[in-house]
Amino acid sequence: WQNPDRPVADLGELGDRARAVLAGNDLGTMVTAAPDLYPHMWSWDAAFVASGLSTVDVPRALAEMSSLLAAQWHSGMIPHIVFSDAPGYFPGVDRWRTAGVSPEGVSSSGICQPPVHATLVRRIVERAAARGGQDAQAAEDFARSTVPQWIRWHEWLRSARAADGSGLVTVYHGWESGMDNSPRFDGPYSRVHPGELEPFQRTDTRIVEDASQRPSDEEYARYLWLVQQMADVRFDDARLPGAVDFQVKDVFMSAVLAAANEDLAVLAEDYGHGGEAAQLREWAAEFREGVDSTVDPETGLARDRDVLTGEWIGLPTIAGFAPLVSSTDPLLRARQSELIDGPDWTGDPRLAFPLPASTSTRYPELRPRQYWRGPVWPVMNWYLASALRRHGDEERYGRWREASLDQLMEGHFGEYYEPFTGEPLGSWDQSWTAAVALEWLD
Ligand code: 9YW
Repeated sequence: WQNPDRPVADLGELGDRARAVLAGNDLGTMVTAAPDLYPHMWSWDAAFVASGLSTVDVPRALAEMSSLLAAQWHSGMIPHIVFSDAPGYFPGVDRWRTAGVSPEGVSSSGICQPPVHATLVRRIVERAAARGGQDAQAAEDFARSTVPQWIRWHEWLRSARAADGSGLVTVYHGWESGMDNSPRFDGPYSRVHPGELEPFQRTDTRIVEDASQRPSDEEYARYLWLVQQMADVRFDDARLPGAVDFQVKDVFMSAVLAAANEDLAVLAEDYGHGGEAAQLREWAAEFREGVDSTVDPETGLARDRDVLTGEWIGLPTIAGFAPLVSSTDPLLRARQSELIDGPDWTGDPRLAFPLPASTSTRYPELRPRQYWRGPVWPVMNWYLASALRRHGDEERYGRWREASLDQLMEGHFGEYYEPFTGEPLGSWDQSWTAAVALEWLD
């Protein structure tokens, strides 16, 4: 990778190349998450992609969000994958067995992903409003007509995944967290014992030839076992708690939801649904408090909780910084900001770029090349930095921006990066990496 065809000359060229990546992955009304590895639409990817696209083409960005919304289930759930017709990804729609459960004509998985959408819709709408003219009008029309659908999505998260009022969202699969094989899920997954599993053949390890960058076969068997358990109860929200061997209160997803509730409240007020704003703000407070309540006083990091054993999961992963997304407690924010600058995170002098990795680089079981067990994910860093900025931290935003742009200048738009060498890993030309490049440049 260091001898490429591709190092980028300057920021102007980086922007041109990022736009070309998105155009190259665009099927028309769906930008696939990656050209070969992920030839479909992923829920949270689509929101980042739309936000990046809105720096170039607002109507196209809105069309991306509309495609995703068109797959919303009657329950309100927005599925984590909307399948294109492309072959070659496993598990495909047949393995999910969602036909007859998902709405007529929708080809999707049966689980969800972190609800970053309302936050990014607000961003797109504000960007378009600042531009004025037809872009502003199109974004306003979009917001007016879709706010009710986003509210249904948040209502579903609250009622199907957090009805206990804990302010913490339950996930039934690591895939729902978006951080599939993070060490945070090792404990819960160690208690998942696949029974009789339909035979399967992975496709991801054919595309990412270095299998050590992807989850192991053992991990995959557990992933598929959970899919089978959910499909067996037809993804019925009421039956999942009695049927699924993996149930975790996901602190990062809860923080994302807290922030998104705030953003949706603003959109609701601005675009004709003000009556719902108070409810959304109540939920924002509930999830904000839920996240704050998980912080380990010793480490200063937020924790997940295994619902089935009641155990806290306090590993040093990026999810531990969930309060930086949602908290309004100044002491907590200060402590977390100091931590993230420290030697376990961006202050580790061995880093190629001073950016947080998915798992602390001092974690004894760090796997610096393996997916969510160590690599640096550009999309996460942009999301976290924009949350810092929104809470007034321009300084850290500026530092991370510079480091992130330096990281991306190698030109492959990697899915994730080796923390110490800066090598791009996983898929190249990953859409959300290109999208956040455009956001950093905007
Ligand atoms: C998979 C598309 C998705 C992301 C997830 C990431 C990965 C899919 O890719 O999961 O098959 O492993 O973990 O967050 O949405 O980019």
